[in-house]
Amino acid sequence: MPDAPPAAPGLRVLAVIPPMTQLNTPYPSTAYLTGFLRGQGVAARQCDLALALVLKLLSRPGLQALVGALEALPAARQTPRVAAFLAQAAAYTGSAERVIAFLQGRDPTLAHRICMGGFLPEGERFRALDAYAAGVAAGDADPLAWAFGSLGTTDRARHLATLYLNDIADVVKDGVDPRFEFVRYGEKLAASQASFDLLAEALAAPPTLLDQWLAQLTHEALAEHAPDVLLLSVPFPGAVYGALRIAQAAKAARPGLRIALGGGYVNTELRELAEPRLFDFVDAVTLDAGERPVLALLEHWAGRRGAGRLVRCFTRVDGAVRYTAGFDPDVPFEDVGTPTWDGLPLDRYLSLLDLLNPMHRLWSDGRWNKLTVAHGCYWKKCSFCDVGLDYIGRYETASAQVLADRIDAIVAETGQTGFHFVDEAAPPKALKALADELVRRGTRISWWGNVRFEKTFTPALAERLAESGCIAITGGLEVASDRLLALMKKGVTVDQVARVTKAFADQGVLVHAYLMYGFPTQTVQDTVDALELVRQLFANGCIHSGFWHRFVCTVHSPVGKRPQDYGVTLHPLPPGPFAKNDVGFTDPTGTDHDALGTGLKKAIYNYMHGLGLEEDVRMWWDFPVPKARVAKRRIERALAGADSGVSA
Ligand code: B12
Repeated sequence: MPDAPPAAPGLRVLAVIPPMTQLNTPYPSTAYLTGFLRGQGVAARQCDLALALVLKLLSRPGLQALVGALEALPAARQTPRVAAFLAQAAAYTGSAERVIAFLQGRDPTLAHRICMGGFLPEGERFRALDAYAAGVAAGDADPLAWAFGSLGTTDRARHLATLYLNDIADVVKDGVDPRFEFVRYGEKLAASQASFDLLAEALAAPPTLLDQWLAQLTHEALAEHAPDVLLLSVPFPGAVYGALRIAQAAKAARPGLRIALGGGYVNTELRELAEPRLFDFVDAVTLDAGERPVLALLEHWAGRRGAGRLVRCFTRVDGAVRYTAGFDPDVPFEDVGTPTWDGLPLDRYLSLLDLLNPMHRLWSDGRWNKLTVAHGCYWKKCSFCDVGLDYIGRYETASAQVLADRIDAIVAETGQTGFHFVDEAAPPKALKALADELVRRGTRISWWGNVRFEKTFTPALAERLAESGCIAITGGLEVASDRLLALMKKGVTVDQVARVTKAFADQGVLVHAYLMYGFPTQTVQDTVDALELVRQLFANGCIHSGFWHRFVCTVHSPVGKRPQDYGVTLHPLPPGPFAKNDVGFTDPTGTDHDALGTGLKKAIYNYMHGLGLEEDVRMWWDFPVPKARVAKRRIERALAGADSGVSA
């Protein structure tokens, strides 16, 4: 929609990332909205108050204030962690700004000092190093070397600095706010909460130190950008409390300010919103892709569009919540424009390094530009997924030229060439066309993202994608069981997954599998067999990393909509006007998935370190489970081309 007249002349917009989302790179929603709005002639800016809050906490004055708050705690709340922190208070306040500069990449030589020991005060989190040491093979006395292989000095220092930050976060939890974490904040107040009561209570409570800082940062942002409209983006439940604290502070400071709320959490959990109290904080709540609803709202607030013509928008009218669906079509994906990171402090994000697995490293380490290859999912059949929702169900593509132009523009703007494609499952055809275009243009980037391990990803395509800069791929293997993959309508078989993952791995691409347990009708035998297949996939070099998620039924998924097709009965949802998402269910199969989960997690952790791959999978459980019924060379045979006869 280029060359349209400005939607809202004179209105200034500020899009905000609230605490908490990610610290290594900006969550992309404000970048998308700001880029789009600027293309429409709107004066749009953005800021990341999640990063700002954490940097405030980790500054010398921030930590001094924390020390003051902890010292003022009654004795009963002086936990051992708080006491240990206070005993080393000077070491923390003296080192934090140095550590932050190091994690921001501004002071790399500090790595040597950190690795030498004695520089960072050490709390409970450092005990994890002893746990690694306990697993050290005979003769290898260095725990980090065991965990990371030949870990370089910089990475080691980053890992130690991450433990140090986590120790500080633990103390904040103990002494200031038990709901605090670096990547989610007050998540439980919002996630699947049918009632707004918990949030309302938390927001009415006297402000904590963090709330006070957030209010101060909000005031500073309002002073700097002088917006007429605030767009608060809540991608996850763990950003809702922070967003509403910002709204509260902003409304108190500027009662005339208009505030809208949107994002992945709203799009998923607030679809049946009927809670008027939310509108004490915000003026409008919009669903799904934000471009069209925001334009409509801005036009409305500029006096150019009536309330009846808002788009996918909840407002409060005479004390009750009203939903206006609107008629205007969505802005096509091809026309949403290029995200812009202008205004975000790209050199201030923190490259953290957790140990768990190599894929976590991509999530938490490094500054990635984010881009969507297509809107929605081309497959949209998986029965555990929210396939009916717009962000999955409305599939739209853009040409490879448009995508490559966006990539070129983003690299020119940010100076950074790493991309995370944030699609639910990037479509193979579009990836191929994009790869061809990137290679043709000689655009040298690195990229990673999520795909479905489907047979279209041939070795030739994997090679082409690697050539275009693909460094890592994630995908759902879910429950490695052909019966359950079919029930899930995943559209892949275990043999296909083996061949596709191997094709990527052979190109040097890091392959991570999302694994699931607890799917309806899953038996103990299914779980043991799935682990045996996962073992073989590791042993044959198909996958390098994996993570087991416990299946959760959501109200928007096919399982949640037609539980009878999956042999389960849903528990009634608690009635309430606020969030709806997870729903409990009874599976007559009766498998104790909690008990099995511990063994699965132990196994994968070891497999990722190349350990235990020759052992019988039953060893990972400390109670008897049946022997795996999978042929010992099943994956090897699949790789050699022999199919087990199952088709997707
Ligand atoms: C990629 C992804 C991830 C990645 C990285 C996130 C990133 N982008 O950097 C990873 C793997 C790390 C991740 C992690 C998690 N994720 Co995730 N993730 C996604 C995914 C697939 C894409 C996100 C994205 O970048 N989209 C592109 C941006 C631009 O879209 P957007 O944020 O939705 O913004 C658009 C609109 O929402 C709207 N909008 C946004 N803000 C605002 C504000 C206003 C005022 C308005 C009007 C409009 C508006 O306009 C934007 C442009 O159209 C989404 C699903 C999806 N397809 O969107 C799930 C999704 C956001 N994730 C989800 C979840 C639950 C999580 C986890 C909590 C999972 C877990 N249990 O650990 C974690 C949270 C991590 C954390 N920090 O707490 C859920 C959230 C739903 C909910 N219940 O709240 C989603 C929706 C998927 C799902 N249905 O389960 N995630």
